[in-house]
Amino acid sequence: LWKLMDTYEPNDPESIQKSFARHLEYSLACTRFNFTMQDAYRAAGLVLRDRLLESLNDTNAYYRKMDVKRGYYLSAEYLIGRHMQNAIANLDLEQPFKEAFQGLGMQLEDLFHEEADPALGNGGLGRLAACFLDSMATLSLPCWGYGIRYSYGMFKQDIQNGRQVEMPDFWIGDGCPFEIPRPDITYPVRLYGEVVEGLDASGSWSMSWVGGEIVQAMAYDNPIPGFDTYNTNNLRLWRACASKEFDLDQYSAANFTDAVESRRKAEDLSAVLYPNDATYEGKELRLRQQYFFVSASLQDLLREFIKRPNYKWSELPEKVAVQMNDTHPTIAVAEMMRLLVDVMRVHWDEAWELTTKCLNYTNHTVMPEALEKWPVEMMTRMLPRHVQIIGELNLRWINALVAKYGDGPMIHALSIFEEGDVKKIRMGNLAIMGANKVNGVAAIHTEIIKKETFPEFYKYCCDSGKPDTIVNMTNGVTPRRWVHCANPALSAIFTKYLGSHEWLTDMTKLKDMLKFKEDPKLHAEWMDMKKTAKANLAGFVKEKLDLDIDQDALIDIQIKRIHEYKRQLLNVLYVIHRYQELKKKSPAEREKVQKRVVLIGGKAASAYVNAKIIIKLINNVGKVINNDPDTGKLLKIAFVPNYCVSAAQVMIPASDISEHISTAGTEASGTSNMKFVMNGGLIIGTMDGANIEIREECGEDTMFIFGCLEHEVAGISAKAKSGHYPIDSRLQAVFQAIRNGEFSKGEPEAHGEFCSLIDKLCNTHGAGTWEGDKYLVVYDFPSYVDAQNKVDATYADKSKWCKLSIQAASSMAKFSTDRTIQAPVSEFASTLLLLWPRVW
Ligand code: DL6
Repeated sequence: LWKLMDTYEPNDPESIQKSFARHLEYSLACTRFNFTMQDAYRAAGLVLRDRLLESLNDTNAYYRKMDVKRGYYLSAEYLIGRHMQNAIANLDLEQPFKEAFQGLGMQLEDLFHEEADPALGNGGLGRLAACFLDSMATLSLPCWGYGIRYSYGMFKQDIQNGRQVEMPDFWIGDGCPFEIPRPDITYPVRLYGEVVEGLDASGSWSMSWVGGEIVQAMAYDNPIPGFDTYNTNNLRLWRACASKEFDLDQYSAANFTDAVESRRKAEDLSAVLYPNDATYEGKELRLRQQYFFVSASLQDLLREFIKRPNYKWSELPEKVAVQMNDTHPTIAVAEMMRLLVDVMRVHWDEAWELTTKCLNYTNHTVMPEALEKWPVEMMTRMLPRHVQIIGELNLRWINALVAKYGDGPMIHALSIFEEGDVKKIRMGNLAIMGANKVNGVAAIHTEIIKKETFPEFYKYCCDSGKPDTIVNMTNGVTPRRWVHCANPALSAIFTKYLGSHEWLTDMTKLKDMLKFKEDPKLHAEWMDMKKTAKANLAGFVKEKLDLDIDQDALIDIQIKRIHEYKRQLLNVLYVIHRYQELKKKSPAEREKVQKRVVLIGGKAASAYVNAKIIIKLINNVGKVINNDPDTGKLLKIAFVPNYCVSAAQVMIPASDISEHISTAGTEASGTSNMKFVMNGGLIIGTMDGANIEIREECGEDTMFIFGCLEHEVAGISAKAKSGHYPIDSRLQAVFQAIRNGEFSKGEPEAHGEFCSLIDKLCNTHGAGTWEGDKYLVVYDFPSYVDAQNKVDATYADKSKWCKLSIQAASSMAKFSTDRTIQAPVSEFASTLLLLWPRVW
């Protein structure tokens, strides 16, 4: 067969064209004379997929041959973004693809635009998972991702009359040419049913989980190519399918439609992504989704382990490491035990040792409301055997703790079960008990985990001589997507000044750019690069909003999920203040003020009322300010709808300043802060999340810091509760304008909403409903205004700004996901495949 295979030069434009024509005609059933751009995109995708499949297959064969230790990332979310541009870049096919398609009268960029943006995640946590996949492949590490192939990804956000409207995102509607359906790889996943005790076939006493319903998990593979390596890893996503046969009893009872209906129900399991990030809802379908993908993934990776000749269970931790991305996949602790004890017949104690050596857990948020807890009643119905296992694990855990600390608060805090009207299972506690390592995602966040999220667990670790069970792994982003693909002009500058593109796999090389930071030639090229990015942004904003923006203005961007703790409200209140200041000035004085365009984008969870009101407020403020002839040219604010990965790739390179202004101690890390700085943007921000480390790396002068510090928050909040602090007079003027209805003319409903939002900040809601200035918007406002003034003053000196921009972008080595990934996996064999073309 090998001899019969077509041989072709993978990077020869003519073979790309031939392969394209073949796919158009034979895979897509189009004619070569009549096809749409969407057809062309899909055919081009299939050309790439051929190449990806070759390296994926070779890589897997090589991993097996080398019997490597494998890493598995279990994540309910992957915000992968478009594949095509990234795959072409990573496979080093930019030039030949460009030539091939130009030869056919097409621009590659037009093909890129045809791709749906796969949004199988909510925000930071899912995007981080996608960056990790890129780094793991680039570092040639044998690591796969496992997740869910949702048919409907993150909703599409439409803005109607200034309000968010959620629209379904059926991203696979036209088919995704990059995925490989694998009907040959399916696993049964049982739900509900009961546990029966008794002798099994071999005569041993055992627990059997029987009855209930079985859903089949079918694999869809998504090749993840590394950059500058032949290695291609895999993101295996599971789709829920009904069992292969119809229920014959139902069929013979002429109950055909019921049989069809129950099949459809099974398939619904992987239909939609829950669009919540910092909160969770105890919905049964969500637990079903979590168990479904965890069970299929663990079955799959254990099958791979036992395929090895003469495998021994004791070798499992040498061959398998599993990372649980937040609490979403932490049912893995109980499922691993079930598979080992009930299915593989491993003794309980050994199974527990193996489980706790293989599993690791990452925490992504300090918001306690995001730590999932499931009602025991619900879990007992759905996963009866797991509740038994968790009960047994908890009993042993509590006994050990009581022996150490006596019965008391330590036990209550660390038990997996939470007592109360509704007894619950705490997935966070299950995770820390079952994990080898627990990590936070930025230095400050890891300290908060130790002090506030899991203080009793940290005490237990310290008392047991293992304080380093909780470790810090500061997040990162991949420079391949976030610089090279998003900002080709900047990538070209780095490569030109550094003499090679090595910086793309070793960001420490960027430090060498620092010696050019005063070089006028570089300044000119750098400013040109920003100009190009701003022109792209202007085109994008015109297309999405029909708004013209001044490309000479300072571009100020805040893009992230809309949340009160992220404080988009503080941003818009400041914009109102800026507007009021402009209005006070004479036309001549106004001309001296720095022009600004403020862009805000992000989705609000559909049930998050205040976040949705903030979106409405931003839009209404924009309507007034942008249309005011006195100020329209000097200040603009717009809400960019449907923020997603592909929008970020256009917006980030264009920013001069970006806003990372969460209340200190609330943002675990943030990763868009890293993307902006890598692209030469400066930050206005608080001492929170990764801002702190970015400032350490880039220099204090590159960041405009304001606001209270994390250790001050508790004291300030207490002060707010017992009265309040004085409200800055400038902010009072802003509140007054809102109360006067300046931004809600003819919209009584919106007026009421805006007033209630600010009344709350002023603590005028009355006793018993205190929420008050929970995120310290009022408290931090004056220092925010000061920091914004500093931004304007610094920007006035273009050469100084440019120098700071170069300095910051060149100091970002620490924030490549390559560094995050490399640290904990030094024990993994790097399995670099250097040969090209195919080696097998
Ligand atoms: O760790 C990735 C990312 C952090 O950078 C953000 O600071 C954090 O908000 C985010 N968390 C989530 C949702 N968390 N939960 N659960 O996306 O993680």
